[in-house]
Amino acid sequence: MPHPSEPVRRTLLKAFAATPAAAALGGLAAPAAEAATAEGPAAPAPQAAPGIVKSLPDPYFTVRGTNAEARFDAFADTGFLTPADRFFVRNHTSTPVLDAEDWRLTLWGDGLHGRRPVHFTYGHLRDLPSVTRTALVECAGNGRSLYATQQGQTVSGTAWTLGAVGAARWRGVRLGEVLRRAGLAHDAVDLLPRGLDAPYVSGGTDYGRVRRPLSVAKALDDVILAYEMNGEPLPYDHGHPVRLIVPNWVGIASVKWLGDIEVSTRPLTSPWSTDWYRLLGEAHPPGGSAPITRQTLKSGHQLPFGAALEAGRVHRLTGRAWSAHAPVRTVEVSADGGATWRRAHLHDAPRRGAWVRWSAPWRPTRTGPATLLSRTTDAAGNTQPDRAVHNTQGYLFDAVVRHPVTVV
Ligand SMILES: Nc1nc2c(c(=O)[nH]1)N[C@H]1C(S)=C(S)[C@@H](COP(=O)(O)O)O[C@H]1N2
Ligand SMILES: [Mo]
Repeated sequence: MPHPSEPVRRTLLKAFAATPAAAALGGLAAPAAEAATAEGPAAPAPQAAPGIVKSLPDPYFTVRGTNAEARFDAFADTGFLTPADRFFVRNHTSTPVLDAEDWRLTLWGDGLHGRRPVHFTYGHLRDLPSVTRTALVECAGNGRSLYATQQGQTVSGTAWTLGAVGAARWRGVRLGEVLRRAGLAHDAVDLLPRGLDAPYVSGGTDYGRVRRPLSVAKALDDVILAYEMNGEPLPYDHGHPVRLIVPNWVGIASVKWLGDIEVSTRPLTSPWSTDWYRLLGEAHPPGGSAPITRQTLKSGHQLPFGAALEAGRVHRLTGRAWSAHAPVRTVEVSADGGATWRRAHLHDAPRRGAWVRWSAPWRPTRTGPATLLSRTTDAAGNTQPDRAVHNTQGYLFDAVVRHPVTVV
């Protein structure tokens, strides 16, 4: 991996020189503008997403438009943390390759005492007291395709299965620390962090740069301006040089490639809080719910859908479970469609904001199709339901996943 702070040109040349498959990949793995000019027309490569810099090996990723979903079943060979090169990428446009040395963060707005913009360089942030914490980043639409496949319902958006989630160790500065140094006014209520990636254009409408309101209360609670992921500088695709990490909230809150933050004494909005990231549909108020903030709870088997398992042998079923509300309390598994449940063994100490790995032995006897279920319950008493409440954009899927396998 090239070091993220190298200039664009050198980084690309190095990346191509270092990869034997460079010719086959063509320019597709590089930012789009470079691809067209420097490398000529590229041969179609199934595992390249336009605008994602890192390589997306087939065993680890499924490309969906400008995004790359991690294969949840392949998490079986990762530890508690998701390595950066295995972490899903959700890009509205494409990864900007930014140089930390040229970067600065601007805070501005009537929620600052001086009412004049305040700037922080990368070096300045790195000199402030740092914090390190483990947190999941999970897309609000993780599991979205299950509304269709499991519940027969139509939803719009990227058809993720379960792999739009990952856990990493983030190091950075508390957002509260930076806000205080910038002169946060006592009556400031809302922030609008904005990314430096290109404006998001969809269906002929330019929605501007990715930006999503964040309450001052949450900002002062546990939000960090992260510059390291698993002990390394943030990779380009995950927000280099600095991103927000907003623990337990939907992934959109964790704005990547952070450029500026408006600080306001009035509530703020953006299309990411008005048009998207609300629950819309029959079960919800007309005009939609309030903007969604907290993630939900989920669990899943680390096994490909349709996996073949031999009858008469003991298999070790493994998976992960997590909740944004409270630490995981139990995970149960069922191999008979939910008629009977058994407790799985938990391999990590449950903590809020993280996941636990689990396992359970299973000895199938009858050959043919079978459905494996897993169901988690958290310490606040939340349990995965049989059905998720439909919303038109397919957010916050929380139901028990029906995992088809074949016993052979
Ligand atoms: N600037 C910017 N920030 C962004 C996004 C984006 O497209 N641009 N995508 C958001 C969404 S929808 C998610 S789920 C997370 C994904 O983070 P990751 O790509 O590091 O996994 O980043 C969020 N932050
Ligand atoms: Mo997302």
